[in-house]
Amino acid sequence: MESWSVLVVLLAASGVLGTPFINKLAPGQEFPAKNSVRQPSNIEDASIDQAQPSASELTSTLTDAESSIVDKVDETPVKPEAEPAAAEVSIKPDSVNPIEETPEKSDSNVSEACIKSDLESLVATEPAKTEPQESEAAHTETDHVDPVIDEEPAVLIPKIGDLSKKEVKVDYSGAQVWKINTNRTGVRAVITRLRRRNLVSTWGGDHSSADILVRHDAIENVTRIFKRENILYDVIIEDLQKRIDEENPPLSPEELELHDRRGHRMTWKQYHRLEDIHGFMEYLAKTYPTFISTKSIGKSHEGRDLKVLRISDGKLTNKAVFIDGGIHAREWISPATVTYFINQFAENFDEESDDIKNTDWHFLPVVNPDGYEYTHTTDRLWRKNRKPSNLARVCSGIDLNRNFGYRWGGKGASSNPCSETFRGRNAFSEPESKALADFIKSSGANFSAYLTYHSYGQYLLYPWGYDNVVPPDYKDLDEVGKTIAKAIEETGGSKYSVGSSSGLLYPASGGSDDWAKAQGIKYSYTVELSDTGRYGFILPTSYIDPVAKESLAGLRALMKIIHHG
Ligand code: 0X9
Ligand code: ZN
Repeated sequence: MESWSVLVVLLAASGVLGTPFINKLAPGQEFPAKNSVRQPSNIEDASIDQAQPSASELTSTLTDAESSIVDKVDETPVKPEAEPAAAEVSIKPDSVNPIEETPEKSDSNVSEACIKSDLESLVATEPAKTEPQESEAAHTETDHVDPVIDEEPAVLIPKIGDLSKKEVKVDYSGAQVWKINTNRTGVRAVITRLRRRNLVSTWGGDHSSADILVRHDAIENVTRIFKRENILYDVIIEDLQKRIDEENPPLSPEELELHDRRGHRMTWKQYHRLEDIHGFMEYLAKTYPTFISTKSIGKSHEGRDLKVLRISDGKLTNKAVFIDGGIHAREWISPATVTYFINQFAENFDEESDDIKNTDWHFLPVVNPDGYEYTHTTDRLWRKNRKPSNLARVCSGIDLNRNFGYRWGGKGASSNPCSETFRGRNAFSEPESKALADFIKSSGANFSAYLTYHSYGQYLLYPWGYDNVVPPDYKDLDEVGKTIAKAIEETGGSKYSVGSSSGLLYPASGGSDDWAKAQGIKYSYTVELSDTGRYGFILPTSYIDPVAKESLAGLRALMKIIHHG
């Protein structure tokens, strides 16, 4: 063997080459060895997966690659108690994610021909209203082929939330949110088809239901299809735009002035613009310079600061915690909650418990500032960042929670720039995810916890998200998660479900929580805040205080464990 290749082999074997090699592994195959255990169907019965992937795991690569053009919805609900034996669970996409991954022909319980003709008639009666959609075939050539997308023509109607910069605010008048009962076979496949034709988009759901947004001009058709197929649903939101208009009423000029005089504008009675959030952080740093500082850890694609606030009295024995929010632009309750934590600790530091004072806190309340601003100015339901795709610029944005560099590009992360879960061209292709990761790696702090706040659903999720496996210490994560959930419920009454994100929701690779866990941060959780679907992303401002308050109780419970075991 040439000496350079010996070197490469040695480096690879010692893990020095890290991520690029990890990402070449078949999904389900773990690196470093013993980093995962299989997803238990009964958490008590889980057995540690001793390093070697099974033969079936090693042969799963092709299937996963083929099925990787998926949306968040696509990966929805794994019914934990219905899971087959562990080895099968981690390799059978069909059984894992019926919405996206079931082949078209398996929709045996629904009359596909009828659906198709209904949809076609709808499309035919709709004149093209925008520039043509980006060619879906174009991206599949550079990535990999998705047979379903290839055989389906692009629908020439504007995609919900996909407008070019010059266009006006997206109007959701008449659009509705429905909760669909997905227990019956074939229902998820119908939703997938409607979504691919851009008539509906997915908000959330669990193993037995899916929340979908139905375009106003598709309501009649989708109703007819659901009726014919006996698909049960409830209309949760009758007129989405009305809800959006009512969601965040402006403060009166008097109130505004009052807040200005105090030195910052944050109220937790409103969802605030980025300027107010950053102004608040700067105000705290100026007011409490002995223990609070801010730092821009980088810039977003559009040049906005990625601002971290640190609270620390500088003791060398302190624990370290990293908390972020706003990875997904439309989840407004997340930055509101994270800034609430900051406010509590900053304004009451001396009176705080030792668990809080003996911690070096790092808060990044808005990981995705461009997306966040875009939800205020243009499209309330935008999820991704705002980087334009390289192609026709019709579809923009990368899902930052599919762009982190641990197991990047696996299940539940799309290669389609038009998808809500577009993973980007490479791991850490986005300035926002890269800055966050670089900061954690280079800060020198030994983080005990990484908490990332999202919405909605009321879940406490621990790794792994990339596939149906859990880390070796998952029992600790589960137990601590349940303690946090208990504290939340005792404080505000909200019930949180605890579990691994792949097991409780759906496999989705490239998440920040997985990456943080892979860095060795023990307590890595994604917290999906309230509610469970009544308002979804459009949570009225009256919920900010109670949601943030009970979440703070959960955080305190975690800190107690971190400091005292
Ligand atoms: O899908 C996501 O990114 C998160 N849910 S959300 O509704 N806020 O979009 C869940 C992420 C869970 N973690 C991983 N899959 N790694
Ligand atoms: Zn989210």
